[in-house]
Amino acid sequence: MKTQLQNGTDGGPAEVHQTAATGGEVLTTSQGVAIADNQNSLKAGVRGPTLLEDFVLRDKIFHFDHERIPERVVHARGFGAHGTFECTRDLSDITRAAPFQKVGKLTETFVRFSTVAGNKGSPDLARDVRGFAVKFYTDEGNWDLVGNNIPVFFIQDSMKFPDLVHAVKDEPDRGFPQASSAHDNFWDFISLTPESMHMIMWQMSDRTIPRSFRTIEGFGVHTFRLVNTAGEATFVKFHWKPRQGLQSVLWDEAVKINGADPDHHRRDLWEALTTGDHPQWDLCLQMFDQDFADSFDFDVLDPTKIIPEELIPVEPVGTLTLDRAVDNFFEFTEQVAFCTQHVIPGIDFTEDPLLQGRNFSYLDTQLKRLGSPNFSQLEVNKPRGCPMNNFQQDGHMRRDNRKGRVNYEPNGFEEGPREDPLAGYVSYRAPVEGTKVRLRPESFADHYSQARQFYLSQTPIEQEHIRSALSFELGRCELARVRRAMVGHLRNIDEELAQGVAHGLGMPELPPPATAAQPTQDLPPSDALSILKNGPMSFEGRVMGVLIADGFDGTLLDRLAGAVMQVGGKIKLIAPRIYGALDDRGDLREAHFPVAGGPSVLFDAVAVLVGPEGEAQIAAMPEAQNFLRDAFAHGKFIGHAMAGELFKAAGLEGKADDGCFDLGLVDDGETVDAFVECCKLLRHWTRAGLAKTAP
Ligand code: HDD
Repeated sequence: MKTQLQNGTDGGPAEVHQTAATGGEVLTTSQGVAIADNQNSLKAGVRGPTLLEDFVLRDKIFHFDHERIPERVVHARGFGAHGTFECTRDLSDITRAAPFQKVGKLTETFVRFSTVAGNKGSPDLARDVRGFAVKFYTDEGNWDLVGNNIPVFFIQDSMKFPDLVHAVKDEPDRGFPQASSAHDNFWDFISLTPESMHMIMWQMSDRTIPRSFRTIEGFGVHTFRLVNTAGEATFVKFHWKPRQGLQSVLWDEAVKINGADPDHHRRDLWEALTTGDHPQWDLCLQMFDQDFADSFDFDVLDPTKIIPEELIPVEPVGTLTLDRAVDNFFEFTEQVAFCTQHVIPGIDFTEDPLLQGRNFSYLDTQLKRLGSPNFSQLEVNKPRGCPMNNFQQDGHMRRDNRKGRVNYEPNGFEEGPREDPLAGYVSYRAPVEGTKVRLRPESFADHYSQARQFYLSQTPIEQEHIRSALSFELGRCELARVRRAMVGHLRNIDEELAQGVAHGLGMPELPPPATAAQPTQDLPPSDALSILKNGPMSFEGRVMGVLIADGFDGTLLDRLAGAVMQVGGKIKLIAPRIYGALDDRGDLREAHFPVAGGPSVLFDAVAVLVGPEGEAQIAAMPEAQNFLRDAFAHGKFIGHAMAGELFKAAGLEGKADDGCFDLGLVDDGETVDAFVECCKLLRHWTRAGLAKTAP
């Protein structure tokens, strides 16, 4: 019997066999031969050796043996999603780039978030930079904006990239650490690389332990050029601002999340996409001309520097909405090939030496990973808004060679595509001259001033987190000379920072400051650099974990769930066992997690609703005690009802502060509303000892 249709060899539909036995689809070999037995290999006798002629087994195992492709040399662990970019500002006077020609113009996109250092199977909450790579399928070709969640980079010249990556990844003799910069080789390299100090401040901040991919910013990092139809250029820096607000976890949470749910970030995005909670980012541009570039304190070609938002405003020009999970991880997330040199008319490069090197590098990586120059024919990589039309042919796995006899240009047959000076990509006519040298410009020499500016722009809590992170990372560094060298660099950034870290490391005395090519300047702080000053002030898209125990007040739970939903949040139920717990009416409420598998670090706020029947049971469970103790220590807002025994067992008796709400006291719903309102602040930072929970 034959019914269903799939793609045939000619691209058209082919029929799929239906099995006479079950009426379902028939399993076939890769040659389309129906398989009669998918459980047993072909043997000489039931206990006999397997026969070489078993082409069904060979076909199956052969393909399985070749399932893996090389993982990315950096950014191996990632998660992708489909989305749409909507233009909100007509930029046609500044650039001819297709996505910006008309307000309301929609452009399909594919986005891949990633960590940098860890291998494919590493945990999501490693302290690490996050990649934020966006492919725009525009009407004039694919444009890849391959950025990070930090606006600067470790190095100024791509010549140093392989060394940086070797230093941060696992050490070659032992193959560890995985996904951690807290080791000798990384800090040895960094201590010898003063240009990395600005990035180090960002890397040691909470930016590298985000709450979710949904709560990170993205940056193009380099200065690019926008070019209009008249061939005039404007310098530009690209920023993605999350509508969800910035949010990070504490280090202690990151450590525990990695154990409890190493896939926390991908699960979070998957859930958001599949439940209609679509995250959004505004694309914002800093645009400036040559006069500003000439007057700026730093070189706009130096990728270790930002342009403070106070100097050049960050102007929104469009919104990215991620609205669809991939159908298949490998096909999209693994095979997507981003390249910085994938630009479209209207977007051009600058001479930033890091960008220039990147433009050379990414094609190599894609060829190595995907194994064929035809990777642009894969669904996720091929242009969607316009045809790919040229005389390229053949190569591994080529699918669509041009028909007919003509495969070159010019040709007298008047067949095939031709160049188009008007529609085609024209490079900005940047004047270039100079002698061939291997030199770094003087204008790239100040490595400390913006590092200091970043540190001083943080709130005291964030500054303490930076000091703690440095003490932790350098504390894992066994080489005393490296620890001393690093503190020497920190002295050029901020004396109090250096002292704090030296104290954290137990250094008897401060080492001398590192030699600096240029003295540190005092630059004005910038609020845009702090996470806490740019939080969401909303519980939208956040999750409250509600721990329930038998006999709890079911009406209260419903009221709480309603209030959380009202502000756009979600509730997850945690019970002593995954089965659930009985409310005061005897109704079973099924749990999303058993308490052993749903620690409070997975949630933005918590509530503990207990009833007389479950009181003793829950108070005796170490996991439940940890749930509450951690939530308290991590500054979470806590709603509770009849949870006195658990508070006592967790060592929190008498410690409830104004971040804890007794929801069982009054039955009017006001306390529930006040609790949920407070949760918008995400953390009760004034809770005693809170900042100490970081390393
Ligand atoms: Fe890179 C991947 C971002 C410097 C060479 N890079 C890669 C990805 C991101 C970035 C987000 C993952 C893309 C994806 O999800 O598939 N890289 C950056 C940023 C940099 C940077 C923001 C500095 C501003 N990278 C950089 C340099 C070089 C590379 C200087 C080499 C000269 N990057 C690569 C690569 C990767 C890559 C080896 C590995 C996997 C891939 O390209 O597709 O070619």
